[in-house]
Amino acid sequence: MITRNEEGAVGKVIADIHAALDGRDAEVLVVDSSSDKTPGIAAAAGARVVRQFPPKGYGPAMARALAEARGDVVITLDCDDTYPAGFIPELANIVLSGQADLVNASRLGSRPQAMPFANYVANRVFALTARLALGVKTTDVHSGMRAYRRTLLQTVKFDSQGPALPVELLLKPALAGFRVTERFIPYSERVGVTTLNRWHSTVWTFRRIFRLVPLRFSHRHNTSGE
Ligand SMILES: Nc1nc2c(ncn2[C@@H]2O[C@H](COP(=O)(O)OP(=O)(O)OP(=O)(O)O)[C@@H](O)[C@H]2O)c(=O)[nH]1
Ligand SMILES: [Mg+2]
Repeated sequence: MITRNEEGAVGKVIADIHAALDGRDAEVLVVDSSSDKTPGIAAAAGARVVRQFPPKGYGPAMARALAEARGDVVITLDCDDTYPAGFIPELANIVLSGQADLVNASRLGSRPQAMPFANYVANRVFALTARLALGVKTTDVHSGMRAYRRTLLQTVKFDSQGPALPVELLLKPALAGFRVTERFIPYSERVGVTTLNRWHSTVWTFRRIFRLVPLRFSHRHNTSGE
């Protein structure tokens, strides 16, 4: 996870993760850029906390988290109590059992009550654009909850500067030939304050989708296998 001022949620989220892990061999990693009590709470709850301060934004924090992660499978989720930690074992097992290299936990099986209507419509449009422009079948390009095979993260190069990095983290591996699948998850009301800048995020979402169009036709497929 990456955190910026999530002191109201971080303790519960980490407790939920530990409950879901139920003793499995896993590390909870937090890349933190907070000026509140988040890092102390995270460390006390048993997470490995890596500080990135002053804050550099979502992209650089997520890039750091993906680079620091040490497991065979890397699960991301927001630390605002919107994503269901209970799904972690199921998502991890899909990767560990070799069924897929990336699992996207989609919030858009139906309209989530916790998602503002404008965001819901935008997310539908983004997913449709990705499908039409890139041929990638997805319902949610912005989900913060994913399971990645770590070798995939080591192979695919991502541009962590600028908003909407999750879009590229999903679509670029799919175009590179990695096996991407989706599972629907419930999505809950946020605890604490959002960092989302809607306008920037929208512009960057389209930019990140359309600049991948050449990859669609370049036939550079992943041959590294597992
Ligand atoms: N380390 C770090 N974490 C960040 C930064 N910006 C956002 N985050 C974290 O990234 C995650 C996603 O950010 P959110 O504010 O939830 O963004 P969002 O999910 O697009 O917006 P909401 O729909 O309002 O939840 C949260 O856990 C934030 O605390 C940053 O600059 N540094
Ligand atoms: Mg969030």
